[in-house]
Amino acid sequence: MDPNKYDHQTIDPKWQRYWETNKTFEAKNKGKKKYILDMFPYPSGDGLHVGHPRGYVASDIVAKYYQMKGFDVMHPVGFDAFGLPAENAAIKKGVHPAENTANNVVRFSEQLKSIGLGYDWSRVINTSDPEYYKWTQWLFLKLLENDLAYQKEAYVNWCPNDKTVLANEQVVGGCCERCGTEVVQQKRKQWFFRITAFTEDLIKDLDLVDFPEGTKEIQKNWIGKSEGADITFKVKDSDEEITVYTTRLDTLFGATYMVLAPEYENLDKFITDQQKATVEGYIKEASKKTELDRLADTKDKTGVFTGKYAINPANGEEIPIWVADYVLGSYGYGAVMAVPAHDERDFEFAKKFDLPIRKVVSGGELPYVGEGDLVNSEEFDGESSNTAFVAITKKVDGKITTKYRLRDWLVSRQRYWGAPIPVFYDKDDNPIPIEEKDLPVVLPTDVEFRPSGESPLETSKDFSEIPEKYIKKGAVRREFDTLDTFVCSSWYFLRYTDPNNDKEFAKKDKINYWMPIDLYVGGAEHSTGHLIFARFITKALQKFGYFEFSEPFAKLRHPGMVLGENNEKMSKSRGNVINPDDVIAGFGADALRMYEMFMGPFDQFIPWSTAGIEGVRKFLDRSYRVIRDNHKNEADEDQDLKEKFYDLVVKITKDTENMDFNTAVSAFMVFVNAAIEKEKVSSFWVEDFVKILAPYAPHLAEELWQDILAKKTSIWEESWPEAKKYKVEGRIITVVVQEAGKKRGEVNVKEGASQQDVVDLVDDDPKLEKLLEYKNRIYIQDRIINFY
Ligand code: ANZ
Repeated sequence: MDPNKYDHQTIDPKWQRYWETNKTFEAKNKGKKKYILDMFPYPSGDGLHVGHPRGYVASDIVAKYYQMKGFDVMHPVGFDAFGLPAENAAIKKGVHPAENTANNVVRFSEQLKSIGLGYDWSRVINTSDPEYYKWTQWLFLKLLENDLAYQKEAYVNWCPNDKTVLANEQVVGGCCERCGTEVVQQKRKQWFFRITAFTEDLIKDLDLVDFPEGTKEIQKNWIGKSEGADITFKVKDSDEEITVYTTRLDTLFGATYMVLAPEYENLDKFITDQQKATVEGYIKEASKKTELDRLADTKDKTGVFTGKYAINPANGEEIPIWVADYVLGSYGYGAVMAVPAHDERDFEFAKKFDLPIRKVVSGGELPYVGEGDLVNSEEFDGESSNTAFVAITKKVDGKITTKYRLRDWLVSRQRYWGAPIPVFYDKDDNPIPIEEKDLPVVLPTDVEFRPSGESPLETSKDFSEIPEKYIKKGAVRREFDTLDTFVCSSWYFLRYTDPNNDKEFAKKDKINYWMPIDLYVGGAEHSTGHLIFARFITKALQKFGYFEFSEPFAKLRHPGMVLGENNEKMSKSRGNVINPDDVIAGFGADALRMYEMFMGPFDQFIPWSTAGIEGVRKFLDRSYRVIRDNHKNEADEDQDLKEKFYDLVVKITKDTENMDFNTAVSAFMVFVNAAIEKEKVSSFWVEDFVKILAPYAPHLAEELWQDILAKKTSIWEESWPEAKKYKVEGRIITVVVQEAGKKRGEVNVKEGASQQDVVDLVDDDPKLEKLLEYKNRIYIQDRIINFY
């Protein structure tokens, strides 16, 4: 072994075993708490990727920091083990999903431990474990009992390859998120969770949490609140009416045609006999497209005329009724008044089908979507769109309303590898909930889990049988669908607070002690899925009285992705994947940890660099050598190094709290270089340096602490050092001198100098003295003086 290097291959596993045996990172359930959480991994067969540790190391550093600050820290981990990918992988390899998942969990656990992540392994959970999904099923029953779970016939996204229903967020660009097959629309009876009961709270309570602003915006857009009006059009020569929702009633005089969605209820009544065949043919074609395809603005608009006309209530004009798939059945009333002069989609459509385009708002070029003064609008001419909106609504007897884009959450899946939905049905298809004391409904193993279009659980002999008790209640068949895995992950963070409880999903006092989560770290791609579902379930359980808080995540941060060295997304097909096992074998866990923090600002996407990790490793070796070779030197009293060390402690403390890890790592490097350059290295800083290094490089820190500095206890029993004991009195610092916010120069003063001291120095400086003509001054001690 090279004496200039520390031996990570021995040191890393040695201390990992030591921490595990000593339960170093287990939470205590008493004191001042911090709950620090990563989004739990889904244990894929590929194992960890270097992207995973970016978030995990960050939360680990924060957790370890707070532990040294004297907090009772809970930093748990578990596995999001149910779901399509596990099932697909199992199908591909021909092994049972349970076995495949169990193997992956073992491998993931080893990998997580090899990074030195201080998880509390006594709390580990696995969503495919009956002890866990018993409570997922219980959650379903609670929602059902409170009318937040219900069944409905609905068009659903259907993946013909995976043979399953997909949630909207699992459809990407019209294709199945997992396998890329084009998704089609199908009508089925499905279970839904009524997330829309909490729409306003989901928007409003974003004010209570510390999330990245962009994530709050994404959630608000996803919920899609809009203010508009409902108005009703009569249909010519008929008793029928059509109600539309519009956000631009001010443009009513410009409505030159109407459009119904292909799914519009009782569409037949709005079609003439002559047009029947054409319209039916069109509807059939439209049913092959997904909502997303239909929404895509770039696609060519399609549609057909129904043969009928509606009457514009503002001016009595007859306007043709069309059917077109750019109008969605699921939003508003599935019908629009089309105003081609002021709506982009209507404009495109009108041009294509040669429908009249009438300008009613003055402004720019058509389609003009902005506001302005009305024209061609009879008595409203000259009024501004804003005020005319209210007046026109009144005139046509419209109703001002609010609508949301958020839809209820479709949770049934015709798949095997998930939590069975705990209900039977009677002969009239009414659900009979399974009683809480009969949970869990265990997932059977005698199942043909390869996709066939039917729920795989139907192939189980055991599962199909109905117990006597439920036959007496009238049960004639079982529910064979399983729950969307996002249900499993919508409440897992509550289970960590009391993971072995077999009486309740978690005890109230434990939930109230640990929740809400002080820091939640995970990918921004979950903004409209998991993060909204978890917020909804928390609100539902709060409403049922299980706890008092309304938001699960007090603070949320997203790690940026680690890209390949070629600046592209890491993927097997691009051949640019870096395996963390290789990095750890070559450079050690601490180099991996520190490098991932050093790459760049935590939330940015950064390419991997082998040269970069080599640099970090050199820094760790340098730290090791300088401490090994000098810790017995005289302690005092190098003023320059003392000032630098004071700055270092201040900076690492601040940067760790703010998650500015990259600048923290570079501060460590700058300090170690400064120490090494000294002819004679003093040792006063050594112990506290090891302490502040510990969250970042725990293995090396424990080695230095116990083996080099020969301490009898673990570094993790130490407290975070106070910077102030290194404060050098009367040291000279630089104050920036500004004129009306612009930098004009600098003066060097003793730290803590008064405003007058600084002004005197400015006065002495021929280049700056003229600033004294300004009467107003703002002085921020030790930093800036501004004259204006
Ligand atoms: C007339 C109009 C004129 C509209 C105009 C817009 C501009 P947001 O703001 O997202 O809520 N709309 C209503 N229901 C629809 C459906 N089922 N499918 C597709 N589009 C639908 O959007 C509200 C607007 O979306 C409504 O206002 C309606 O078009 C359209 F110059 O009505 B508007």
